[in-house]
Amino acid sequence: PATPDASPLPKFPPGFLWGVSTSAHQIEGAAEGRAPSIWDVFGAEPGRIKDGSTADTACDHVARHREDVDLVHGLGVGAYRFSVSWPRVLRPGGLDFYDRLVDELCARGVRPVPTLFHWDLPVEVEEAGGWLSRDTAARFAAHAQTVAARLADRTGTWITLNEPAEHTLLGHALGAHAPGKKLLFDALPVAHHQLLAHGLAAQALRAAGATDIGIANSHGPTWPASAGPADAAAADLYDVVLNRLFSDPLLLGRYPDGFGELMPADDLAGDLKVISEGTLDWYGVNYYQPTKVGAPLAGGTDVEFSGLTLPAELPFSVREIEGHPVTDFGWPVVPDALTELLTSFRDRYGDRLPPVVITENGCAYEGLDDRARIAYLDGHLRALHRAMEAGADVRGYFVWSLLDNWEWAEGYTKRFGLIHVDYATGTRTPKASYAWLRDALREQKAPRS
Ligand code: GBH
Repeated sequence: PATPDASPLPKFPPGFLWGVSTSAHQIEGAAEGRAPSIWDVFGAEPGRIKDGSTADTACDHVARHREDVDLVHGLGVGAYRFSVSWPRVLRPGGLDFYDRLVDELCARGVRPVPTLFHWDLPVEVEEAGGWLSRDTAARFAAHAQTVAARLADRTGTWITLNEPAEHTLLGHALGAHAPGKKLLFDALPVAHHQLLAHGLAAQALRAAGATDIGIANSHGPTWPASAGPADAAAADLYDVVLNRLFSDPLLLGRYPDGFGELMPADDLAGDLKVISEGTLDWYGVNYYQPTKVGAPLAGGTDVEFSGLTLPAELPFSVREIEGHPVTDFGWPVVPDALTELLTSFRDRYGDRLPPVVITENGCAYEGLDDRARIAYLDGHLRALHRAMEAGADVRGYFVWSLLDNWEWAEGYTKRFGLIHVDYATGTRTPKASYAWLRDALREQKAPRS
């Protein structure tokens, strides 16, 4: 729908955690210094970034973080999810910025929710093998320990990784994101090493006193293109690779059938224990859209889809979903698919599933009078509420994103913010959706009539 439902949003339970999300490389800029990351290298290669831009300035958030924290506070949310740039932490004094940020948040009563890795791997770690190397998991745990030693006195809630599935697929299988590797199924070690990194980092965080650990995984329902067996098998494989390859080891302590054998591990059972045992107090879901998948198309040509080149040799093909509005990214807007996702998660994982938090949900649209974003958020919050009424234990919801920002390979061409950013001047202007969410949250807190 182009306009939100006229009735007020249903009430979410008391204590439900409302938040907004960002990530370091997408907003911070290079002020105060950071070591080179794989995104600096990738972004400098001609043709990689749609508008040829870099994130050297982005939202200039390091310089402007007080103003941004005021905007978070003004929205009335209880939490702010940001990421800690590992390349920044490697510089002397690199944690000073996060120390100030956490103080600013705490001073305004906003819970800091740091993510320890949101795709910006330091070049020196990439050059030592990156996520193809098992050593990177241990290095990441050391990074977690360093950050926790500084922030854990004011930060109880932590997210280890953002979307290891997308970092594996886009960064290492298809080459559309940094580090630009096109390994197809040979990228599977990247998945295992990130999962192992999650487990080892959780141990380091617990040792530092963290009590509330999660991960932010991307998930969406996979819809087979037809009822035929070839399409069903292709959709199932896509669902395994994009969804269950990450949630099954974390929540069930095993890989989907046939995948454990493909992982680089001398002691797979031991690794799976590290990955799954006591590593999650809650499970973060980033949800954007469902995906329709069928068997590879005859003719054997690469397919351009939503900014990606999907090679013909993939054992599945992604199809257009028709009959729904689409965002500026071309992604279909299907709120019911969020209900479907959360319900199917509960069915699949049962008692093994800890409470869920929606750690990202949002959309790309131009303009300050962003009624389409309001309709998107309104529709998804209603869909979330329906899932909760049906028994899904969901404890929080974070909008992606606070600010318009550097959207990876799309550069500055996609605007996901509740707040518009003029990249020439740095000026922030709250959009209609910001006012809508602020008012909706006030309404949530008002006594029930
Ligand atoms: C998130 O990832 C990131 O965490 C965040 O940094 C980013 O800014 C934000 O979303 C917006 O992109 O195969 O074409 O059907 C993106 C999550 C999930 C989006 C899978 C694309 C499949 C697209 N992605 N989805 S397609």
